[in-house]
Amino acid sequence: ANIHIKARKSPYSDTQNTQRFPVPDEKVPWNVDWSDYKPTEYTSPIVLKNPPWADDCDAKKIKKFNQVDGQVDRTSYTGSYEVDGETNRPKNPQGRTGLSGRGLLGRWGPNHAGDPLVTRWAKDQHNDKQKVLEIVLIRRKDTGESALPGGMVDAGEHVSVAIKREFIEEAMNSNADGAQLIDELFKTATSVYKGYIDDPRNTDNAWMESEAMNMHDETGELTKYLKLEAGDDAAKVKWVRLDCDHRLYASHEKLIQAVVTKLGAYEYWHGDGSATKLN
Ligand code: RP5
Ligand code: MG
Ligand code: MG
Repeated sequence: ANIHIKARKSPYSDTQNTQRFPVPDEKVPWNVDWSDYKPTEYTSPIVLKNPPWADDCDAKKIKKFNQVDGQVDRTSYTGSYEVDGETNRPKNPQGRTGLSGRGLLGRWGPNHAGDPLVTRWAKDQHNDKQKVLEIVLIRRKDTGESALPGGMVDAGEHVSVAIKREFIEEAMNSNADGAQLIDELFKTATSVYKGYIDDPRNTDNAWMESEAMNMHDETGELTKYLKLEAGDDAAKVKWVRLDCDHRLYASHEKLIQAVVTKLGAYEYWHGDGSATKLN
């Protein structure tokens, strides 16, 4: 259930008019036969230029799917994924998306990201049983949606390093001032999610996966003097109270829910369906 909601949207991410082949809910799983399925083939010109973060255009050049391939981790949190015998292209473990190729993603198969969930208790609490959490969210430049300040894990980088680096880049504009506070805060890091992400860039052959870690400032002391400033692919950054509705990029609502549950925080932040705008 709820698979490929964002990953079946058209037009495709960076394009004006690349339409995904329409995939009805019941045809998402690969094990449902569908001989008329003709996904739109698309790989972004950015990826085709072969930047260092991207694989070779020919999937046949990749010999180590489902393994750590030198500096590149090609294993999936979802388990072992299938690779098409003819094309040597990995098959999205969550099924059809209506688009083949890599779209905007660099890697064939899993593309690993890390997401920071930086939280503290809101100052004015109106509910004494379950306290309201605040979380650091950005506004993404690409889609304009609210999102966690996460990013891709670089080749050879540990995911926890990527999470901290991305937080500093996107939520602190690489400001070194708060370095000590950040070090303290990141000592509280606990993993709350590891898995598939329903990212709008996903394709039949390339998809996002992420590990999300919670850094929780229980007393509020560590983040009191933390200066938030948007940087890199973030247009805005803010502390957001989790006591009203928030619709977020990709599967980020699910990641936040994991923290809300873990900390026993106020649950009813996901309500009326209106979109969150960071102004
Ligand atoms: C999402 O895309 C991940 O959860 C992470 O937040 C993000 C990584 O991509 P970029 O922010 O680098 O575009 O799927
Ligand atoms: Mg980034
Ligand atoms: Mg990012």
